[in-house]
Amino acid sequence: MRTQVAIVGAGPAGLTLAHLLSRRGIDSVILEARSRGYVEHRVRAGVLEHGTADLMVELGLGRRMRSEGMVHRGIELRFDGVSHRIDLAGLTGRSITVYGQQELVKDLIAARVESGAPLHFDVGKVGIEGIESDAPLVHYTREGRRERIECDFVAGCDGFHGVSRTTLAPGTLRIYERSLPFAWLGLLVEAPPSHEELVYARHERGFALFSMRSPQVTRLYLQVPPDQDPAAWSPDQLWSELRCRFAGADGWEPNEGRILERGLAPMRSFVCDPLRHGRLFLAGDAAHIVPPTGAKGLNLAVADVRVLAGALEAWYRHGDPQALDAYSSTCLDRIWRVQQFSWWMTSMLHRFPDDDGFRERVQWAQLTQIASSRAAAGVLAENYVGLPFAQSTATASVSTARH
Ligand code: FAS
Ligand code: PHB
Repeated sequence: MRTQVAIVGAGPAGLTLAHLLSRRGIDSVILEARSRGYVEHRVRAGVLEHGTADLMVELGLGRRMRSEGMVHRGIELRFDGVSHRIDLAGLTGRSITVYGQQELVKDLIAARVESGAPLHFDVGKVGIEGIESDAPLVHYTREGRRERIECDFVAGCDGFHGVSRTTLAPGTLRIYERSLPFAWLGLLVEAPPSHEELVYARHERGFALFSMRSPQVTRLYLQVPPDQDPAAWSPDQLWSELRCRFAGADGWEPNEGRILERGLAPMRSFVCDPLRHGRLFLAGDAAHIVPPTGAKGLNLAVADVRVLAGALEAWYRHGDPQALDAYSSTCLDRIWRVQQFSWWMTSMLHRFPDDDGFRERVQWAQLTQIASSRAAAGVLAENYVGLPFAQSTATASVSTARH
């Protein structure tokens, strides 16, 4: 088979890239290792930045997001039993949309299938070769047959455990990583959300997050030790721990209900540099992981492929390789700013096992400053709703030299 861009992975990065490319008249083939059912039911992120939601609407993919998603104009930080609202819209004029990642993936897949453009699920043994040539090849197994795609470019959108990054010879990548001494136990609960906005709680027993998926479904997260077995907690233990961490003078607490799904999300930061190797371009979790405290994983994946689609258009339309050559440094600017924000939110809101009280008091001071200073709240809000896409003059002079 021949195509212009072979895309490995049908997550938010791969699917959004395919739509951005087809909008520009650029062909692609998407290869996905799992089944459609599995990909469409995998519970992950739930917060879309302002720019990500706008992009889905621009692509004509926002109908269900607009009707079923929930636009939030603020979030709350809760510490010492008191909630402090961060007025996202008042501070930035922008908002977030709470819409489950699997719902977004369903919409992206449905539109792709409807377009008739190739999207192959259940492929196996994906292999990538010739990325240093101008005609790379992607091999894979489908329905028991070995097949291959000849293409101009390969987009590695296959997540942290995918094959794309491992295609690269050791030493060609600079890896930056930090793992955190805790994880998140995520719960999907059949209960109407008891509050209209997300609540990030810092408590001496650990972090807790109140989020939602719909008027009937609440999403909750608890900070737990990194090697925790999610099944080890009885529902009673979970609810008493959640009530304890959210406890406050206002008596607010999440509604309880049947636990539909529970999972463990490891907490780490990871960046590989560069993101481009010949004709192979890494995007999304294949190139970087952020701790989910800033709700950035999905949004950063979409940000990468926005840059890549624009760069591929410049190449196909004008034969101009500049944006492709700058792909890595352009993305790494945003990646490091988002890493910093996600790390900051994480280190401000979680209990660190080795803390002798010093960090706890610094956390209190940071949270108190955000709760009492419009400027400090503004920094959080600006990052939370999503950094602007067009590279502003402010960053241009700072950035290019760095990566
Ligand atoms: P994805 O991992 O979503 O997609 C990659 C795709 O490639 C997958 O469908 C995979 O099956 C496929 N693939 C892998 N190897 C392949 C191969 N060899 N051949 C073909 N296909 C292959 N972010 C938040 O903001 N909030 C959260 O609560 C949150 N929870 C998360 C929980 C978990 C367990 C994980 C892993 C991530 C979570 N994230 C969360 C981050 C998440 O949203 C990611 O950032 C987002 O899925 C990244 O999208 P992609 O880069 O498209 O990668
Ligand atoms: C979610 O709703 O899944 C969610 C919300 C905010 C986060 C992380 C996850 O920071």
